[in-house]
Amino acid sequence: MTTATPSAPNPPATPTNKLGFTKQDYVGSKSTLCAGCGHDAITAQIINAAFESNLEGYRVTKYSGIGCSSKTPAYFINQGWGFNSVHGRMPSIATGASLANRNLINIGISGDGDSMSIGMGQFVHAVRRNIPMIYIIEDNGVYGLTKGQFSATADKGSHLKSGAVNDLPPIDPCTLAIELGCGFVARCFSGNPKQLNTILKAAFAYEGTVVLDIISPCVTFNNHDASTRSYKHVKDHDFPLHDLGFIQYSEVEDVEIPAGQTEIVTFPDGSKVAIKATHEGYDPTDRFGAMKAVHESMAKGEFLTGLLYINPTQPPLPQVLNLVDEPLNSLGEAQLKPSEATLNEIMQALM
Ligand SMILES: Cc1ncc(C[n+]2csc(CCOP(=O)(O)OP(=O)(O)O)c2C)c(N)n1
Ligand code: SF4
Repeated sequence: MTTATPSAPNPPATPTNKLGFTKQDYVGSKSTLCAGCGHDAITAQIINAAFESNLEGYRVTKYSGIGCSSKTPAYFINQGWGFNSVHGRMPSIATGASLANRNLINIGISGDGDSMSIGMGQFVHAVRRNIPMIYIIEDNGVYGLTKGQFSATADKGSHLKSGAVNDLPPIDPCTLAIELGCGFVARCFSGNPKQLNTILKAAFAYEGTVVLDIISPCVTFNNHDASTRSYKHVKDHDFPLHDLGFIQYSEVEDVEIPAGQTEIVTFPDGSKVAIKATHEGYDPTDRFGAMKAVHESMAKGEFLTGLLYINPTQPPLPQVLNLVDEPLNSLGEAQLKPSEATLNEIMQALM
């Protein structure tokens, strides 16, 4: 007599997004950063947000400079393209590539050292030009890769592990970006994954430069009691500005936005950011008000986090330059070569 063996239940199917990709499809190589580094928490949210936003990985281009932070593009979206540039020069590479091909989804990853010291000139011009890119600064207040010297975002009076005190005032990437005309400026904390995830999803839908300053503690060199960038200090001084929701253009019909004190900002593609203010009187569409509030909170030693400023009407550089939609390297002779009549017209104008 044979006994029937009960068949094992089917394992639950791995969730896929609208494109049929699993989250694993958005992962990259294994991280070589120190265990607990804030930068790895940011990578994890980039993977989650890209999966949830149904990004086509082969359209993603990842740019970086030099630093622990600049190593991280290797750890997400293996299907994407990558360019690990010279220290501080990532924006030039991103500017060229984003103009040559308007179909790319551009993600730049930099450090506070990479952007606010050696790369400052590059940073300000990329922002001023409004190139289509999410510009992430993984901000730990030190040069992690070169063993923890103060960076230009370190707070005045902050201590190194060795006891050295920072005598210089910090440069704030967010108020600087607002001053330069950036239309999407946010600050997050790597220890607040929910807020970071929502802001990243909104950033993927934005057309111009997004400046995202993410406080990302360096556990090896800047996580001690006298640091203003330690996990504990940032957690104790983090003031989230609002409850945020993001609704992608493809889901707008299906999602009901609760009425009440929720401000809605609509992007040109129809996607919506729902902002429910928790910090009294803060309006992220008021440029000067935002700068004032951020300056005031910094003076008190607080970190205001969330969407600091939003203006989705700013035209990105390819639009300002009236560039064709087609990638420039695929334009044929017929589109590139002026006709005889046009050349004659030019010659006549010069006579
Ligand atoms: C032209 C040049 N100058 C200096 C260096 C040395 N260097 C490498 S990374 C780095 C700073 C990294 O700090 P940050 O951008 O804040 O990144 P983190 O390592 O903290 O993530 C410096 C000064 C270099 N690689 N190239
Ligand atoms: S040195 Fe600091 S920034 Fe670099 S990987 Fe380690 S914890 Fe991260």
